[in-house]
Amino acid sequence: MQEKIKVLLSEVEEFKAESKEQLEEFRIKLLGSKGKIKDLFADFKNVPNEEKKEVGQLINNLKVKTQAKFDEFKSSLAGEDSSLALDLDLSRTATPVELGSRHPISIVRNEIIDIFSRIGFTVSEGPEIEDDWHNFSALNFPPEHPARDMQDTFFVESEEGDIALRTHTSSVQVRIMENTKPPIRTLSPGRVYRNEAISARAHCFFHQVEGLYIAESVSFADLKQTLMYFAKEMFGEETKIRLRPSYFPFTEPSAEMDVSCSVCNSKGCNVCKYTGYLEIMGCGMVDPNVLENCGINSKKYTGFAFGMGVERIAMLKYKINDLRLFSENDVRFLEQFKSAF
Ligand code: 2U9
Repeated sequence: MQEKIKVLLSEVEEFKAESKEQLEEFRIKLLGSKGKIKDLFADFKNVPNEEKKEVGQLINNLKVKTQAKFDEFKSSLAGEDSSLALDLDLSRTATPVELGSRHPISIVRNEIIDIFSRIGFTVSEGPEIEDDWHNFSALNFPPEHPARDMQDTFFVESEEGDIALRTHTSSVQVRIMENTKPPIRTLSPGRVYRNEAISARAHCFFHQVEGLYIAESVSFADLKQTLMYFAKEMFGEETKIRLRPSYFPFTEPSAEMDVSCSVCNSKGCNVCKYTGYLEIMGCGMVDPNVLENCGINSKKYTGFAFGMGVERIAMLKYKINDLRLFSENDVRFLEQFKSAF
């Protein structure tokens, strides 16, 4: 029996609990109602009288040490428990996940697409790296047009001739016209690139939405009505539009469209530079040369086209005065659009 007690004692002395479960196992095995120490007390009656004193002391010593060991680990594990318990208040409201926000360019682009899709425009996309034909020649840019100049366009080194980053999304619409029989009614939103020094008013890339409608007997009146619908949807029912003659290689006649300044109600302010109007896009009737370049019979079909810079619309809508804010990804700027869409 003395031997058995010694073995148990060294087991107790060496014991280390790494978890509450291990400690509970230890307690049941030694201190439990059917545990080893209870067994020893039960066997104690069989110990010869002359050994009873010594064996009694050994069992008591074992019991005290076992209880002390149990108490030691109970408090250290409970200590862990209580700090855990602090972090694990299951009744607490969950920490809200911070939702991101759409970029203002995406918000405005989606709004433009939404407005035109309500009158039947689809969305077309195409490559940002373009050949000379789709970006310039098909669009009636003469070979010596200044827009082709290195100073205006980013050319890509290539063995396949003149390859460049597209300077407008009209190139997408050339591709559509080459592959689709009219009627065509489509928008081409996307990023475009121009070789400009970066400042508050210019950037080497920006975003456009261009529109194209080609069918039989499309007129300038259709263009005007479509753009008036857009202006009122985008800037409010009371918005007025103004078309001024302009020139683009790909449209004839061409115009620039202004909308009445909503900041001053056309009375004149520093936003509209005291003109009462804000320029928002260019437009015109598609030049017959462009139609023919893309395999469309210009005797049978006519069409209108328009193009706008998304940054420009976003700057007017949100009163932003520096183009660079759109591409710097400053969270203090971006998080202001949380409730926008
Ligand atoms: C095809 C034929 C004609 C698209 C057009 C404009 C006028 C225009 C500018 C507005 C501000 C570009 O972003 S901006 O710098 N765009 O003024 N764009 S007409 O004309 C087309 C398009 C496709 C096949």
